[in-house]
This record gives sequence, structure tokens and C-alpha cells, in this order.
Amino acid sequence: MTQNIADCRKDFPALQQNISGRSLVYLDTAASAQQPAAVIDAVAQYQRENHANVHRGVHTLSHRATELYEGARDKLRAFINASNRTEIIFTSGTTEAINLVAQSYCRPILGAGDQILITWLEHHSNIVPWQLVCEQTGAELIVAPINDDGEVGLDELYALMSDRVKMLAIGHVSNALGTVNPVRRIVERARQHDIPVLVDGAQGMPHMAVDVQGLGCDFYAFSGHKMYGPTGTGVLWGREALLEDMPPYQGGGDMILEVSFDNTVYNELPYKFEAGTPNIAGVIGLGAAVDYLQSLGMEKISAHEKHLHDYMVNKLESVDGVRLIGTADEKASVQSFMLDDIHPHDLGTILDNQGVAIRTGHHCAMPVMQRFGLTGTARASLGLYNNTDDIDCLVVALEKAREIFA
Ligand code: 7TS
Repeated sequence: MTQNIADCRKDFPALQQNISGRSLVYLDTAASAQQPAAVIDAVAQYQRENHANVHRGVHTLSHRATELYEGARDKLRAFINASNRTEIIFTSGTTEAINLVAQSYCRPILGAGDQILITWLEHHSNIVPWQLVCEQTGAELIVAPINDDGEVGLDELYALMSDRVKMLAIGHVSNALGTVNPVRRIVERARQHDIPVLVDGAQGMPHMAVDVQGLGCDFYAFSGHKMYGPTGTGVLWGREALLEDMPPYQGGGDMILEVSFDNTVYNELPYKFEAGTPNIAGVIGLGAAVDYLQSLGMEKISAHEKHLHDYMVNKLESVDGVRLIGTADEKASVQSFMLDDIHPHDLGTILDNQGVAIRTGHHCAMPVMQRFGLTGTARASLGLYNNTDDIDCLVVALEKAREIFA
């Protein structure tokens, strides 16, 4: 495992292959990051040597599995600076974490006249769970607008804050446009109205050091597979006092202390929210991803990606026919664009034929697309393993696409 970010591409087995006869240029980390060998090996070693169910057995393998699984919780706690390991709830990803808060925190307290506040920038995972809970309770979903650069209008957002709002749910970084929201400032403002804040951190965690206490929010949700860990893993961080008062989201094994037909006593935090056999292997892999990120250092990763993002924006601007979508002042690692009037899916296919992987379409953020009068965009997104060569290859591939469509 390398400690130097410039050399870290070699830590990623998936990046050592050719696609369409060329060295793979992977520019789709926002959809899912590739995994370093350290993560793959941690999962494989667990599967080969230590697999058993957690929290249940008295035998050696069960003890080992439990230690590894709970060890990952400790790593995650430290990584996001949570005050207590009981605040780290393992979920299947950001989506489940947000649904958990919508159903367990919001549903019991919402009624007609109450509001949930989100923004136009959100991923569907930070829209639909709130629509569901609003339908269930008669509450109303209200949405703060974005400007032509893809930034949330702070004045408009603040104007929507009132004591009717029972939750503000906002993305840390937009997956479609790369806009970084000034979460700390927004949280401070929400506090003045006693509005709890959930931050969708799916695109924040992989790119910057996250300190949940520093941000001041109440819940922070993220996915393992976007931060170089396995799919099917994620975390809901919540303030202990809030989590304590919330009813379980799902019932089943491990989330109880005692069950009888008259009275079931729920387990303590965090197990109250982890019903059933969890994704043990995945969580251990997520712990290894945290070790990997820490060995590089989040500050260094951010600086490297910022440099690359600026380079990518400059290069894209130099390609005739490119129109950038999402031009906020504060951005991270994502650039959406259109090339002439080429359909993004056609563009994505032509790029794939040249070994360049990007995502095309609505990026599960249809309202953002509607705001720009589009059905979809091409999106290049960066990870810590990318370099300027990758961006040069993207530019060459785009120029080739223009020739093909000329
Ligand atoms: N929130 C944001 C901001 C996201 O980018 C995503 C996934 C999610 C929530 C949902 O995460 P999940 O792990 O629970 O699925 N974003 C993307 C993307 O941009 N391309 O594919 C998935």
C-alpha cells in the first residue's frame, strides 16, 4: 500500500486493466469508487479465516468476527469525529440511512401543517424518503431553489426556515453538479429556528475531512462504496440523544434485549437500529477503506482532487462545443457537461469505446436536470487515483466524439 497519492493508482486492481484496448480511464467515482487491494484483501481474509455471525456465538470465529465488525465501528467513529461509538449505525448505504431518519425520527413527530425542507440540488435518495413520510403524515415538502450556477440560494433557503419546519435535509456535495454546500453556515441558521439538520454526505465523505461535531448537524448519512469501501455498506451518524428517543426502524434479531409476546425490550444503541445479520464482510472492508484514506490523509486527497478538478474544468472549457453544467464557486470532484447536441448516452458509449468511463443521464437528480432544461448530462467525476493523464484522455476522447458526430 502506497502512502503517496501520486502513486496510489497502483493500489487499485480494477484500474490495471485495458478497456476497448486502452488503459482504463475511470471517471465515474461519484457513482461508485474503485476499491484498493487493502479493502479487497480485508474482505477476503475475513471470508477465508474469520467468518461467523456477530454478537451471537461463544466460539472463536464469532468472537473474531465481532471484534473486526466492532473495530470498524471504532474506526468510523474516529474518522468522522463522532463523540461516541453508539452514534455509528451501520446501514446498507446513504439511502437506507435517510429512510431510517425519515421513518424513525420524523414520522412519529410530523403532522398536518409541519414541513420538511430540502433543496433542488438533492439526489432522489434525499427527496423520495421525505415525500413518503409527508404522504404518511400530511406534512408538506418545501424546496429551496438553486441559481444558474447550481448553488443553493441561501437567502431563499433561510426565508423558508420557520418553526413549522421539522427537518432540513441537505446534501453536503451535489452528485450531479459537484456544488459544495456551506453546511456549517446553514446549520447555524437552522439552529436559530431549532430545525434539526440531516446532511446527505454520500459525496462529501470521499473528498474531504468530515467532522460531524464541527459541522454541528444532527444526522450525517454516507455510503461505503463511494469512499473506496464495499457496496451494501453505509453509516447513519446521529446525535445520541436523538437516536435514544427514536423507535427502531426495523424489528428482528440483534435489536432486542428480550422478547415475549407481552413485552419486547429493545437493545441499546447502536444495535437498536441494526436488526438482523449485518453486512459483516462489507463493514470490515469499510473499516479497511477508512485505514486506507487515513494513510493518505484527507487533506492531501482534497488538495489533489481540487488541483485535478481545476485542471479538468480548464481542459473541458477548451473543447469546442462543451457547455459546463454546474459552475458554482465551491465545487468538489464532479463536472457535468454537454457536448454540442450529442445525446449524453451516445457520448458515454463513444467514450467507453475509447476506454473512458463517465456517467451519463439524470444522475438520480431529475429536479436538477429539470432546472437546467435537460433530461441528462455527461458527468466526469474524480477520485483520489485519477491524474492529469486521465483528463487529457477524456479531452482526446471528446474531440474524437465531435469528429464522429460532425
Ligand atoms: N446521495 C447522494 C448525494 C448520492 O450521490 C447518492 C448516490 C446517494 C445519496 C445514494 O447513495 P446509495 O449508496 O445509497 O445508492 N449517487 C450516485 C451517483 O451519483 N451515481 O450513481 C449513484
